[in-house]
Amino acid sequence: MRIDIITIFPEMFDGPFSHSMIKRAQAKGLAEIHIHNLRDYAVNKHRKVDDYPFGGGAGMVMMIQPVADCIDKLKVERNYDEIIFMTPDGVLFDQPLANKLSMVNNIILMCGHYKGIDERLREHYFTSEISIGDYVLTGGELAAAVVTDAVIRLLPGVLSDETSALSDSFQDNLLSPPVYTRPSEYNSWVVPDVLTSGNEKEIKKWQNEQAVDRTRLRRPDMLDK
Ligand code: 6GU
Repeated sequence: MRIDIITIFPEMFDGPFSHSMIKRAQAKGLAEIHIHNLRDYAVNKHRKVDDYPFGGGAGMVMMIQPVADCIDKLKVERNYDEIIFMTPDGVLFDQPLANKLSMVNNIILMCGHYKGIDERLREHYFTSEISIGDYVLTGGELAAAVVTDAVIRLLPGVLSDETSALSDSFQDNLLSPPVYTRPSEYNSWVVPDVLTSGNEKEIKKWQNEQAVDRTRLRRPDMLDK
């Protein structure tokens, strides 16, 4: 799978993809992440990519041309399954959406900024729009990094069998049960007996009960789904 990210802050992506699973996914050739500096497609030598809004109002608006030129260039090179605008008024990102995106070949993530982006891009260029939650970030970059991480870790071969995404919280609409490791006693805090009993069947049953209890307590909304 290939993910192309368009941004005015390419340096913001130096960190998130250079470690752990996402680094390994790229090293193994399972995922390619390409960062594009929108200013390379700017309209003038001042590298301008935004302008004042028609009709007035606070804040700048991202212009059509740099974004269109960048996307057009990428589209000549390959077909894109999704061209996504990252914006707080997009569709809420969740596990089912991550699953869906992990099954396609090529995705563009465009990071929004300023007051917004020329509406004509939203009408004619993007196939969908994604928000990662009901709060406002300074730009779409961190959101694009979140989406990229959530999608790439689902690709076959990225996670090992033990850490398989199938047992994730949310994958079956349940939160994960609590986990413990050695020592079995610390400061008189003991690990639940069942986990050290060796009884596989009882352990599975306990874990499922814990997952249901935890979900009912913390995220009752998930049980309605
Ligand atoms: Cl995608 N962008 C911004 N700027 N803020 C957000 C967001 C995206 N998702 C949640 N908040």
